[in-house]
Amino acid sequence: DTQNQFDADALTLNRFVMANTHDHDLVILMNAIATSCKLITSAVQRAGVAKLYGLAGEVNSTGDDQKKLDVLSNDMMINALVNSGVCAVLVSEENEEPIIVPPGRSGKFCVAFDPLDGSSNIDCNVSVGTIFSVYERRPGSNGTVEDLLRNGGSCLCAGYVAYSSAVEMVFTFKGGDVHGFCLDSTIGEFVHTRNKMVFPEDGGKRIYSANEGNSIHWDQPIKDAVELFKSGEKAYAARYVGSMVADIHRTILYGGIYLYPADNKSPKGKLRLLYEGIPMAMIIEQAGGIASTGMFEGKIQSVIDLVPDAIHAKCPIIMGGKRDVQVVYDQYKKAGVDV
Ligand code: P6P
Repeated sequence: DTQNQFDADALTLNRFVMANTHDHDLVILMNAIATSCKLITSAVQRAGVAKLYGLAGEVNSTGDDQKKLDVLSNDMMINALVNSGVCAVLVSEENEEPIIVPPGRSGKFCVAFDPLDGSSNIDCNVSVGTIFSVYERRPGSNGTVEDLLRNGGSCLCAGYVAYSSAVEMVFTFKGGDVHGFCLDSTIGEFVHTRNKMVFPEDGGKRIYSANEGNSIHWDQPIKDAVELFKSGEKAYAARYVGSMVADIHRTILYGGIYLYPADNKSPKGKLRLLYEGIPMAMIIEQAGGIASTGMFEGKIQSVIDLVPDAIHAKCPIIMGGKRDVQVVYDQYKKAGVDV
């Protein structure tokens, strides 16, 4: 038959990481992350049957009501990473404090993650995701939270998993290309399916993605940019899932811009730097896009350059292709802001 159902030489995640890094510990780490994401896939897809919808009765570091799936996904991620033997420090959106791995099982990596990002959508079966960033212990460090309180320039690897009609993992190594892997449930492996993801050359589809419910709180240049998206000779489409992984994945593949700006209600924005801002910024920029904060603490900054002052530090996010981020920059320039 024309469609080759079986690839005798499937490029699995492990093979890809080994071939591109020759770092056995990184192979073990990515395998541990992949294993926990397979477990999360199973939990998310069986949530209705296994009665996993609803609240767990706790509140997390963001003040969100924790869902049963938040707690389960977090436990699976922590157990996989602690027992991988290659991690020293873990930071999770679901844990107020960092997790220091006991010396007997400690290793060189420090991982920050949101195990189930967008989980407020889970009970109505809208896509959710896992987001992670990987740092290495600083020379001489046995693994402390300071190893993670560094800007995105020190981030070794960043990735996300989209739990949707398909389960896709996207990640990039520092300075490398962005690659996509689909979970082939018949063999339980993430298999390489997207080689070198890049923004469409011409900026791609005209799509803007923001929670306009906040728009009265935005600063004027952001309001002006979004109005321009709406009123240009080719009006943009509005697409907002409310799950960052879904919105960012679509933005890279189709084009457009995702905005969660600072505003007078939330001067540091809403999204978290270590496990949303930095990993997504690294992926977006290495796919040829721009990851800006917009106006943040008095100037326009690059998300990658921000140094987290705490593990749950927040940052504003304006991420997308050059064509559309430039529209935002132009509004700041008109307002006399150095860009
Ligand atoms: P809002 C989910 O809670 C999240 O962290 C991102 O996944 C998502 O893009 C954003 O917050 C949604 O926030 O305020 O629009 O509900």
